[in-house]
Amino acid sequence: MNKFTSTLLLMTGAASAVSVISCKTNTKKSVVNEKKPMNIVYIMCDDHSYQTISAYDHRFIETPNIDWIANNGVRFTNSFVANSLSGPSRACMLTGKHSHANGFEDNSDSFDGSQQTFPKLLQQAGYETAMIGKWHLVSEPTGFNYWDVLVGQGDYYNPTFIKNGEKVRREGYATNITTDLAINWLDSIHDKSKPFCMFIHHKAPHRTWMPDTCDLRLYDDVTYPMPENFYDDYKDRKAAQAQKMSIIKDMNIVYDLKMADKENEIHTDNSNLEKWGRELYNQMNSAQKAAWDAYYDPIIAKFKKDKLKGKALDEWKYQRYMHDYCRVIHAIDRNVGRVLEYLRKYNLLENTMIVYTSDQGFYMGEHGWFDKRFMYEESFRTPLLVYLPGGKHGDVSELVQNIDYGPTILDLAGINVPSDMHGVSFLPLLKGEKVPQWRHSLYYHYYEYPDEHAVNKHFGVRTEKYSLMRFYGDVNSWELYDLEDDPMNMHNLYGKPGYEDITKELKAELSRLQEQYEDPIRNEIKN
Ligand code: SGN
Ligand code: CA
Repeated sequence: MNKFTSTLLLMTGAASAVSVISCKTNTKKSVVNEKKPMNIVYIMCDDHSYQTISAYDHRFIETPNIDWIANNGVRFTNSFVANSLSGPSRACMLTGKHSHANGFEDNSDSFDGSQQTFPKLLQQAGYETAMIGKWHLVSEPTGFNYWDVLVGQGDYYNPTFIKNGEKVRREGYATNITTDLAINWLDSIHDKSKPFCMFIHHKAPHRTWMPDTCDLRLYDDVTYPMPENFYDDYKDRKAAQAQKMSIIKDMNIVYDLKMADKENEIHTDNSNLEKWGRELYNQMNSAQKAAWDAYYDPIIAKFKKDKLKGKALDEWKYQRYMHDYCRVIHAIDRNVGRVLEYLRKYNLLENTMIVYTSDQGFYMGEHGWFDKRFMYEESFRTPLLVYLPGGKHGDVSELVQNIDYGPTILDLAGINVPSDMHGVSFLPLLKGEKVPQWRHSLYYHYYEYPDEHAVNKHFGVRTEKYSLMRFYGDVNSWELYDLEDDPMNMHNLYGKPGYEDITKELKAELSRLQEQYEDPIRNEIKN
């Protein structure tokens, strides 16, 4: 394959042109081309920030293919997760339940695959179901006719998958391979009378943000704007003071920023990360290594010569991070274009709902951070774009959460939503209907501590205007934010004069939600 060409084609309009930018494409002829009940193509990336989708934000990158979904469907402007971490988020999505109820609270858990999930209910109702790409729930996937998932987090280059129980190492770049598998599966569906639900779960853009070789030089001339709170001092926010996800302090130059010099002279204070960084490189084949070296070696040489210090070094790290992250996003966008093109080509845009989302939001240097986990806006939020044939075009501002995806898709398929699911169907919002009784608050609970970035456990409630968070464990503290005045969560108002009434109201709402969802934490910590 030619991995060194990258041609940008523009896309516009609903059913006409869908862009394909090609390093390598593998689209074959289809057998899935008959009118059916509604199909679902659910595309979820790992750690894709809404800040790097141009349907949400133009500061960093243009993503025309992902934007197509927003331009021809709905852009959710208040979309959130229930627990901002991969495994937990996926378990919430599959079950429609908060973490304490589905049993997967942090990434060290193993998913109980015998429990009810919405793919199982779809399958029982006659859907062909497929799970392709990152799974990250440890136990084997259940409820899928076909599953072909990455081992653990998965690798960017030449990754190993587990295909219906068998390990297969595949040569190439994960985002392309995952898309190839998705397209091949669509081609392979023989029972044309059945609708399908396909989950395309990209590993990208998870750490360590390794671009495809054909994208290495992209955006070389771009200088990314640093967020205004990059040098946050975390005043009045004890949990933020304790975290270890700082670009300045915790991002590893060799591992994260690719400064693995051949002379082995660059060393940091984390030899494990350095070793892993070198292993990632060693997993590449010779053509991949050659392309990698041709790009990174001169950058490494300059980095060694420049001996940057202080703010110059901080800013260099930020730019390096953002360049790689955006290149990885570009490959996702190109591959979303391939899927859209396939659906258009075989007239599947007429009867396929397309969802684009991430397992959580991500920090693009806000508060000086990478990673996620906090109930602060950038990581509590997640992008959500949905194309529904015949549905609404435009923004939906109601508060939605990833526990709602299952109920929505079941509703679309005409299947009763089980009463034990915590989420609710937002299908009426997709159809442009008004829902007067829609929720006005969301519940959040994060558990993984102290691994890996030292973010203390916390739960909280968010309304349209406020968020109230309760950190517990090593850091025991409350935080309150007025999101209209302070959308970046810089000023903790908890305990400040004038906020007594709203604090009381929010605590009552928090208790109500904990009662409604039966979170056992309510018996241990009183609000
Ligand atoms: C890995 C990463 C962490 C990341 C977790 C969870 N370290 O452990 O930086 O927070 O995944 O991410 S790495 O050195 O292995 O890249 S999650 O999205 O999968 O939950
Ligand atoms: Ca993730």
